[in-house]
Amino acid sequence: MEITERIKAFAAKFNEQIDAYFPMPKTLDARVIEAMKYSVKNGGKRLRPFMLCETAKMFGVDEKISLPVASALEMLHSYSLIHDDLPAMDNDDLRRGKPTCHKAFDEATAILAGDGLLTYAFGIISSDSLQISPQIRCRLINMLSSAAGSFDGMVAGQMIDLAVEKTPISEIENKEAVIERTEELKTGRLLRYACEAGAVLGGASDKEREAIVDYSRKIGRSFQIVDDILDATGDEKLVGKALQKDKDKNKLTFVTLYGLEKAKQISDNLLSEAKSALDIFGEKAAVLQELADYMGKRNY
Ligand code: GRG
Repeated sequence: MEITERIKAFAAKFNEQIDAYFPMPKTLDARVIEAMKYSVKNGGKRLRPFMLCETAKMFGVDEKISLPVASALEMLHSYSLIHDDLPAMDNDDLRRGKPTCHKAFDEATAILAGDGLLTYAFGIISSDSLQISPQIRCRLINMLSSAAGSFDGMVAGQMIDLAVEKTPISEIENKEAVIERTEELKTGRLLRYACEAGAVLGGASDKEREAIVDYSRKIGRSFQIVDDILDATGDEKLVGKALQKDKDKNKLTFVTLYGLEKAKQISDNLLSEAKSALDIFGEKAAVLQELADYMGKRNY
């Protein structure tokens, strides 16, 4: 199966099981659950869950086991998008072509929906109903806290991003290192978690896990560069949100620093290195390697 078809088939399966996570209360608190469900079901590509399940599959782990962890990761990803879209952050009205959570509901509900999804992610992974040992669950929870958090995690990346936005570019020293660090934390940490969690579920050896982390870090950096390229050249209808924001906001990215051609070259090199990092797995890594190609070509 072609990688795009494979991702679509996975997303369809993923979407079918997600409703079960949102039983709707009949009380006044239903609004926050509705907002959470609206945001998670709002048509994402499901790339992080796909990566998690595919990495686990390389080690023979059944999707029945990996899917709940993948669902938790997508909940956390959705929280980050809800909060990123808020007026105090990126102030976006559209996400995936539909009104952002605070537009469809209201700002206070969107903040709570984000909080609810972040908290729920940890609740799902720690649940006794998972067919995963308590030790592994605890490890997965700890890893997710690091990946999403403020000490070298996604929150730290978002903070750097906001701080950089407020600084005139000419005053930023070592621009390339700042961009790389932002990419790695803001975007890369959750993609890395997807792969690392799959490796932990599969009982990977240290060497295997290192290779997977190497792959995911390169994918993460390239993912952000492609996002920046899409911001400059993408089709708003396909991407589903307002574009050309980086230029207007004077954002520091490889696209604004070096131009489109060099940014694309950096991204392509990272993707090719990411693919090579998985060579130790032979044929078993074919899907993740194809995913790297897809990442470079995606138009939304
Ligand atoms: C608010 C703590 C906090 C963090 C926000 C997610 C994020 C960090 C910022 C969003 C800015 C952004 C667009 C980053 C680019 C990478 C990214 C996360 C893109 C969206 O991910 P996709 O393309 O989205 O996988 P879908 O809609 O397919 O789920």
